[in-house]
Amino acid sequence: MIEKLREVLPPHRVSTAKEDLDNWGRDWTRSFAAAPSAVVFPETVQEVVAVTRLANAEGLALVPSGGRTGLSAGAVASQGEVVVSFDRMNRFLDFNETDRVVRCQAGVVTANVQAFARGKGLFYPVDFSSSGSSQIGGNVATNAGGIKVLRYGMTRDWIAGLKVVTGAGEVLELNRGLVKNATGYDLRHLFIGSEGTLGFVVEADLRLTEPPAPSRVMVLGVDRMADILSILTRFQAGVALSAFEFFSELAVERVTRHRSLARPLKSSSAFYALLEFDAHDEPAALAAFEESLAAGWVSDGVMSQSEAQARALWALREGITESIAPETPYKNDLAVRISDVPGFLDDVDHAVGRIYPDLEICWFGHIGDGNVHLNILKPPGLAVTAFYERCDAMSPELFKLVAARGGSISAEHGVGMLKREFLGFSRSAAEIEIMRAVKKALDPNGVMNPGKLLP
Ligand code: 2HG
Ligand code: ZN
Repeated sequence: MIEKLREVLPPHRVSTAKEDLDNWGRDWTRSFAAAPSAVVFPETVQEVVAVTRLANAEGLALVPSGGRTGLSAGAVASQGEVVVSFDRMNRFLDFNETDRVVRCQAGVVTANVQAFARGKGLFYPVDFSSSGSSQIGGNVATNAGGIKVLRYGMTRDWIAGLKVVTGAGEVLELNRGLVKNATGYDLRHLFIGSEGTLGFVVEADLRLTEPPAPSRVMVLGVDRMADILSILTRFQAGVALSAFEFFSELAVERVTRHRSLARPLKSSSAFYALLEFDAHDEPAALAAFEESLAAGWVSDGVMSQSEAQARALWALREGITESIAPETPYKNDLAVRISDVPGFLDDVDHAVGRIYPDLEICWFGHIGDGNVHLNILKPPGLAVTAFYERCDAMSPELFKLVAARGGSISAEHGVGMLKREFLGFSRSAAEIEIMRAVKKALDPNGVMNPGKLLP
């Protein structure tokens, strides 16, 4: 099989070196061991087609691989698969100033798209902690969200077109950058969020927009979780927010220690809300703050006075994932409708006390768009496998609460292998059958990322 791969790609771009298999065989999840049989590095669409056709002919399983920052094991190769890395397909191909669309290959790093947009006096608004290493192809495959969804939406909202190679090895140009295109099923949107199960995203047309106005960042101390949504509603009445995030005291404790950061406020609170808004809304934001203080929703607050201070406040939120990584957390990425957040948080707060009475929980997330990250931290003495097994066994208790509110068990991290067996809490049996039929149509021999997404 390796010989055959070396016939369709130059031999030096097919690796079986142990360190390469370990490196490209996994993402940020730690629950599955990396065990690919090879890693290949195509440089052109035709090479991706050739690898896919070979996989169909020889019955190989392929795992598309971007920046490997995923948190649901969507890019983990643990069954002898061939990893197809996009690291060498990292070029910008075209930019059209009138359309405000940039076409790039799938392996372009998110932060490089942001920098490219800045260089053109424009803005690519999808942003998250892993922007420095995640790649556009992976962002498309998971419909990545992040910290600006409140104002700008998800990756889906910025995709003007895609070039894909289906699981059958066919090249499709989907939507070609059009704004309006009412010609039937929009296959572009099937690939967005497909987690590499239908084919490879090889190129993307990304929309860019005007840069935002200068902004301010505010961090507020909040004692009761339920008040966070009252604060959101009050601020949204007069302030155009670009972010509304939250994190718990435990998260602040971990992140300030890990990154040697200053605490945001003199006093500590059970929770903190982080708001970002346009600087010209500062008077309205201060009025909303005073009212929140008077209502007893907020105990204290700070507002950035400089770019450096704004960055330092953001670091408190963006550094959380890496600061708790040594505690190999069991991750939940839950969403409900925004108006359901207070009731849902209340349900979950009661439930975790019952489900995980002895475990530490690190809460944070993008509460302004209805998405909370619930990380259960592994106690020091417990083996990782035993810990994950215990959490997996308890997940249905939590997911029933999500399902009762019509929520999602994976808001923005994807399903991958980690949440696959729980998909039925967010998707009906009929929906899952249709998803299988779609996969069959685009990947008839099941070569694309087997074992991911579909139970
Ligand atoms: C974030 O919001 C990421 O920082 C990671 O989605 C969340 O680590 C997590 O659970
Ligand atoms: Zn997130």
